[in-house]
Amino acid sequence: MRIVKSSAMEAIRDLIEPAEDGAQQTQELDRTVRRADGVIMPVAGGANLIISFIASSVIRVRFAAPGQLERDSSYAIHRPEGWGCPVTVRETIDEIEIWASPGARVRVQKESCLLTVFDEHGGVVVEDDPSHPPLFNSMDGSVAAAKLRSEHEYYFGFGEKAFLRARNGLITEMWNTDTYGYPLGTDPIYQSIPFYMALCDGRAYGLFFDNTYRTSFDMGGTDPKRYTFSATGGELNYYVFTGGCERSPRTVLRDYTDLTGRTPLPPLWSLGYHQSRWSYQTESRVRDLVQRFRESQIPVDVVHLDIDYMDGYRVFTWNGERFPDAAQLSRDLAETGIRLVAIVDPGVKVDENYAVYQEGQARNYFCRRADGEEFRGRVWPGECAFPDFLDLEVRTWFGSLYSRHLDEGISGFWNDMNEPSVFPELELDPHDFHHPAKTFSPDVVHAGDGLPGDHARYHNVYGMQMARATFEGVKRLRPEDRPFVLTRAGFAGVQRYAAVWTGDNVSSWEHLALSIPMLTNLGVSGVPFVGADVGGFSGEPSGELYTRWLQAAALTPFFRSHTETGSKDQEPWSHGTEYEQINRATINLRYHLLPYLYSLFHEHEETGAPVMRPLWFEYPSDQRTYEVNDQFLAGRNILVAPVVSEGTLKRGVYFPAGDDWVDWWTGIRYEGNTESEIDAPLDRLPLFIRSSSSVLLQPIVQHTNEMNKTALTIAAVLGAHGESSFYEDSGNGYEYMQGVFSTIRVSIGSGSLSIMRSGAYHSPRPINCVELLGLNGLPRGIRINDHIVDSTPIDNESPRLRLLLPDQNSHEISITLEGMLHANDMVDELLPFPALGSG
Ligand code: MIG
Repeated sequence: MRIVKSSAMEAIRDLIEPAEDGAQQTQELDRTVRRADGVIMPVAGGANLIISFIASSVIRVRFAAPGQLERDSSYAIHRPEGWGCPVTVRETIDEIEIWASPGARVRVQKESCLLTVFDEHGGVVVEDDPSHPPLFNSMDGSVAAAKLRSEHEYYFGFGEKAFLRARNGLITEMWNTDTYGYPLGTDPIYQSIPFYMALCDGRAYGLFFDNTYRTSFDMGGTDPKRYTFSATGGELNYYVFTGGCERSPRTVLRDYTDLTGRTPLPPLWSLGYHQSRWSYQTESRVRDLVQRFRESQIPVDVVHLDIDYMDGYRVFTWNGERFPDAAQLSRDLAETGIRLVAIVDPGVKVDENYAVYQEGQARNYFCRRADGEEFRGRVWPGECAFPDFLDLEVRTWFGSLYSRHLDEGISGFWNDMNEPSVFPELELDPHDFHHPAKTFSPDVVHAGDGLPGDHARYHNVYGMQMARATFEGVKRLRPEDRPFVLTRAGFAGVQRYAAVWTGDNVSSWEHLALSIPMLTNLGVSGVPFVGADVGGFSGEPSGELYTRWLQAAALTPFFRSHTETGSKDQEPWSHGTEYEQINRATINLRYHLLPYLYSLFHEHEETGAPVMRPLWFEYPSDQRTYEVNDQFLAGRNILVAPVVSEGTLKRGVYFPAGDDWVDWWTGIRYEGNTESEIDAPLDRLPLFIRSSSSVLLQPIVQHTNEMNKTALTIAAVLGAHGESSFYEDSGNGYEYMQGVFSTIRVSIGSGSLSIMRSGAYHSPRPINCVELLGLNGLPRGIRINDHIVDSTPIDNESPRLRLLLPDQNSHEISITLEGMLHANDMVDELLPFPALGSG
């Protein structure tokens, strides 16, 4: 998003000033009023329409019924500095046109208030449906808008949704719901992100409906010629992201995340493997678990403590019998490179002898009903009160409670049940997911940080504000560290505070398959740090299912095994030694590629691009990618095609048009725009590297603390021409924001590769090796900087040419391959790359 600061902008004050009660006073308008960034128009019946340009490619439409215009505030939006973009306005008797130059354009028909948005080339992006003008229902307060659609238009995003395919033709709702064991198609589930991205003939745009009430989207489900979005209350307040000059998904997501924020670089350790279950019941169980990992040389960084560590489920306490000395435990674990993440739920046990309850009650921090009574609901601790996270003072208080756990050495926090979820007081069919008795009573009132409102208004942001309390509290208490917070519920913007997991999934092949589109769609909804419980939460996976799931998840951003209470063990060794070996290799693969994955998180913070991407994100003009739901891209350079069905040893892989791809294991090259059958024996995750690109690797380590003791490797596929760049820093803290990071740039040509390392971070890690994949012959000669490599160091074990670099600390390395010999036969004879970690 381009944000233009102009003094003219500052000179023209908003006509709308907040009044004391939070409502806004609008001057009676009898004509259109210009602002530097848009217009305010009076509309029949006293309503107001405000159109403003947030940036040259981002248009905000704000429609408020008479008297309904409120103080302009949003939990989703993270206001960038210098918000706004100057525009030109032209008004005739019938129409108003507003545009940025260069930039998007809006046309409003004055009489009907119908709106059309154009991109900077004059192409229509969105257009109101004249047969369904914007609606304010004064009887029930609901609002709705309808847009015309092309029947070829695809939609993606909408945050966390249990749908396999694109969202066109779907009707979906936003109402955060605890949906244990949700069957495919259950809607809504835990998170509400009323944002989608559209793709039509390779051109993208996005739309974000910034309304926290229960919202609904009908994306051509009722009538393929139209889509509608509506809410049970609030304003018709939405943003159109026109996708800039290129109309690309990348630009749309950059603009959306400029508006709603990005995930700050997480601590490196949180990208390692996490092991969890409900629950590792005792300290000795945790110690044994960790010992087992270390003895069997399966890497792991994090163990999660589920609810049973607490004293009667009272948050911020310990069960002294099960965990007699948490501080000692975490110290001991730290020695072996393990960190603990503890779950913290919103419900605070009603107990007069419990300090957290006493304090919350004394300070009036718990949610109340309209009649002023403290709201109570039953969850794990029994009867509970619930902090009103929609209030800065309450968030600050709750955030400060983490000091105890931090002092004890707990490294990260996991916020669950924050939809909010309460146990219904009546017997419900377990599949009656959306019964109102499963959450707060509708007469609960929230502070709304100065805009008080009922639960219907704030339900969808409650969980996100809890994650915010956690993130901000932990960050305040440990300003030198990057917090790690995991949340189940969220709203647009949740990515600023937490990683997200997809809740209580099921140990089934169907759920494994579902996890891929769920995570990629979260990614294109601005939430990059996402994962599904490996092996499934509800039920028990077979050895095969667990092994395939671990593979499918190995390159997903958040990588954690987790299962429900009472289920069999769900650890990498739980299904016998044959599976254990494969599972070890899978987790090894994760650690092998960790330097590359870490760079992707940095790329997200810079650009908004997700870590785990649907194919269309990089290949929007290849329409075949729109229907691919069982493959994904890890960044731009790795294509992952996991096996997601039982008994499958081969699978079809689609290679997107425009690039060639090289099989990580066999070195075989595949052309773009083709589909091939690929071998996928049980011990192999099909993985492909984009031609002319590279990835950054390291040897296997048992946890991230060991990384600095090892050297880096670049694995590359030579091709016509391409650049890749990788990011390195200390792995924690905020010095990187002051420029203490470094970059490794790899440029590739058909017979050459050069590496440039630069930046203020002095990495202790040399680059000691370059691996070339997918060569179709052996070079006659190899030159590395000024050295001539005389013996051809081909690795017979794998289809890679491994070049050890002579001067490992050099900041510039250039490699030239001279005259390729034709040695195709030789390449064919090479064995597949063996399971990683074996040598
Ligand atoms: O009512 O803390 O989704 O991951 O293990 C169940 C116990 C509460 C639901 C979470 C799950 C967690 C479980 N929690």
